[in-house]
Amino acid sequence: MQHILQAFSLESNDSEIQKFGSGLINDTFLIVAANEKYILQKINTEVFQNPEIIGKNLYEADKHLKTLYPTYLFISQIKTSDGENFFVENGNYWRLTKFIDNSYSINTVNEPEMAFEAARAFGELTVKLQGLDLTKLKPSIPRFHDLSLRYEQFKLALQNASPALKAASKTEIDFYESNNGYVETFRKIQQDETYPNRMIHHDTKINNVLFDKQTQKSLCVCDLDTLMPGKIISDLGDMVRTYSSAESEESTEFEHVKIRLTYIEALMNGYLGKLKKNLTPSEKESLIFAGPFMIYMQGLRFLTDHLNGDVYYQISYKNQNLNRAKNQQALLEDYQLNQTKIATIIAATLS
Ligand code: ADP
Ligand code: GN1
Ligand code: MG
Repeated sequence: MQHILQAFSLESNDSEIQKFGSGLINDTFLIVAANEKYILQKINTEVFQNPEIIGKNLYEADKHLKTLYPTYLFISQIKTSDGENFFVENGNYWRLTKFIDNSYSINTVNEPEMAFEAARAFGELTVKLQGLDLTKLKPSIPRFHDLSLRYEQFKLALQNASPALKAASKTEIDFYESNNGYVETFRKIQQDETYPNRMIHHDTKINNVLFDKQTQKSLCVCDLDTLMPGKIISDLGDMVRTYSSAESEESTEFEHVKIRLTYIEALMNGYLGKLKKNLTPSEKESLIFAGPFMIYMQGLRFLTDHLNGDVYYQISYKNQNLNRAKNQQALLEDYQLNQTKIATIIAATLS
């Protein structure tokens, strides 16, 4: 990898390189150089088929933020010595950013305060990016959070999967098919002209927030590859999905996968505390749908990948994607049981 570091003008001889983090898509490395730490990533080009779009979107966001909020911490891409956003070699795209000092990330939320902090950070990002001309941006993954597309992909995977694979996941297939009313609710939001697009992170799970080692406050958000126009139900929903669950999405202790209302309250306070003044009536009405929208879509995506033979998400054991789909099913079932209480929490947060 020495020549990759050199392409970014880093002294490569005395740099240590370690695999880092627990993301499911890109390959991430920590580079410890003489005076500074960096994060080097190989972009997954199966998922991001045009990485230059990521570079352009981040450039526009960075420019907007630096002009209006010069002290706001936003992770910029470091250019190569040729002035490019990526070092490209054999079709591989490498990207370098500074490692944010004094930071750490977590995979499960064990204190409501952390849920508040993370949600506040994502709300702040969307608020600060208001005013950015969205027509300058393109989707880094087209139709990324389009539930209609995700449902079509699930149906296609069902058609192509072997009878044995389908038989072994019948309970989950039945669950995701019988809950497809969420697809219709999503379509209505998609067609609602009063429902705005905003700059949304699109991957607000907890390990995409960097916390301060000393204060435990959120320092900034990372994993900005899907920062692009979208609907707030994406970001709020993924927070409900990953901060309110008592177990991570990897857990197979399905009976412990439960919604924790105190965490829902904390994340709603964090996110809506930043955004509620800006929300349209249609957005406010959709807040209760955010959690089930994202839990359902994520479960569907895991199940689809299982049926497709694990081609998208990194796995470390057989049936991991099926287990992830089961985990999301358990969470969605518990959300459904708690829906009335959650609606009360949302109403109180908005008031
Ligand atoms: P993936 O797309 O594979 O999830 P991420 O961009 O989220 O990759 O990076 C993986 C992990 O690396 C993050 O969860 C975070 O812990 C850490 N990380 C990423 N960027 C930085 C950074 N600039 N400074 C410190 N830690 C970082
Ligand atoms: C992926 O890159 P990572 O691990 O933060 C995925 C998200 C899913 C998440 C589930 C580009 O995120 O959409 O919510 O896994 N990212 C992409 O853990 O598909
Ligand atoms: Mg990540």
